[in-house]
Amino acid sequence: MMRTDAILAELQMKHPGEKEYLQAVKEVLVSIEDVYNEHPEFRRASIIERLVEPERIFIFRVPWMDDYGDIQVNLGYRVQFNNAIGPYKGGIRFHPSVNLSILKFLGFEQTFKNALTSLPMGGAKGGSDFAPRGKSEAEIMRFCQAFILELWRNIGPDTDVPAGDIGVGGREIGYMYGMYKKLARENTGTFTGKGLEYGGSILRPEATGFGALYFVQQMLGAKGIDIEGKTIALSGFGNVAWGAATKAVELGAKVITISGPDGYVYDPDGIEGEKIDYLLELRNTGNDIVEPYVEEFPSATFYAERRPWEQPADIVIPCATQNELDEADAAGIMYNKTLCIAEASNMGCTAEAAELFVEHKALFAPGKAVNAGGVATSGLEMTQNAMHLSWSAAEVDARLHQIMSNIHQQCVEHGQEGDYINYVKGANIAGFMKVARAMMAQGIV
Ligand code: 2IT
Repeated sequence: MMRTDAILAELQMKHPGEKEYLQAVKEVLVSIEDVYNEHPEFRRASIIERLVEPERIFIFRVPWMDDYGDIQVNLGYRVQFNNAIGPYKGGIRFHPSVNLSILKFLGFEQTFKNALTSLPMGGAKGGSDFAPRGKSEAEIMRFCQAFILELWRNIGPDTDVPAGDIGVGGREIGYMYGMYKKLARENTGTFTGKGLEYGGSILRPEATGFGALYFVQQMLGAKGIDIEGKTIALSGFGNVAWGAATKAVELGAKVITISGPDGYVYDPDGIEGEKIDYLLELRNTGNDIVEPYVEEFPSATFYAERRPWEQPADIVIPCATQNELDEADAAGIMYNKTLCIAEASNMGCTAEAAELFVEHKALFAPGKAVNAGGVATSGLEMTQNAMHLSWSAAEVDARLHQIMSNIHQQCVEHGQEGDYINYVKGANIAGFMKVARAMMAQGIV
């Protein structure tokens, strides 16, 4: 039998205070308990005890000079979580909240997410407590270069392939890749999310949001519901929210909210067309606030320090960060008879919120399934780099669509409980079984 409680208690002792990591591990262990117990060979090989610990972690000092000539020091990390099914793969996050717990939770989630994509990628995550807000272009470049000056020896096209995450977009990838190339003296595409001119894949910036909407379409489709004409509450205003809004409008839905650390914007006329383009402008200011939206588009209202979940919507898609939707939000969402809740952020819902949704048999899916289109398209970028060619948008989009349908299918297969689809369980079991089988085949390593 799997000793879920004992394993969690041991982890808590070993890693006290790592609350996001422990939260992510608990969710997976509870989901997979039954299938694990059907495989005594997993127990004999201590699959769980091995799977919950990262294979290795690099932590390093990142010194850099700011525009005043002062020396700043940040912490850099790379958590190489699991490479049973392929080279380590996962994003880099630059945000003042970054710590080991957050990167371990993200690396753990990434391992199962990447398994779900059906592409050969292991799980990793990295980043720094560096705060991009208010930094100049030159400071961003110097920081990215300093970060890579230390990390470059530990990554490579067949060992570990980083990408973007919160605070890391095309600009930062460009600076990191530039420095990496100079040090490694090779040009084989060790990063994904690169610019189109130097090996990037078309549609990678849109992919997480597009994939999330394809997944939502599948969830609704399984219930015989059409997305056309539905209202959508999104959080965030970064890359994921932008891609999700773009695809939502294309599919005939109406996006009514976006949000930032300062509060949220409600636009009853719908966020579409030039308003979506404006999100990019808002991001480029580097101030990390959404309030200026209402000066630009007076049909909208700004609510300071509140969350978009209080606005009734047919579909709710958290696109910002972990634990951004809590139990009280979830209760309100259920009260509003929301049709579908899909996490596009990693672990966007607190454990209590997610449990409430599943308990009430709400149509709810976790980040590792919903947002897997981002890393899947990163996998397609790696493929194109290895083949030294680039595919058309139509080709990448068709593959992304296919991958998201396949993930939905895996969730249905492993998560069906009577007439309810438990997507949390389905995604966790499908991802786990693939990683566990790969680990079994490769012996005790
Ligand atoms: O959370 C994620 O899946 C990402 N930040 C993207 C990772 C990737 O390697 O494209």
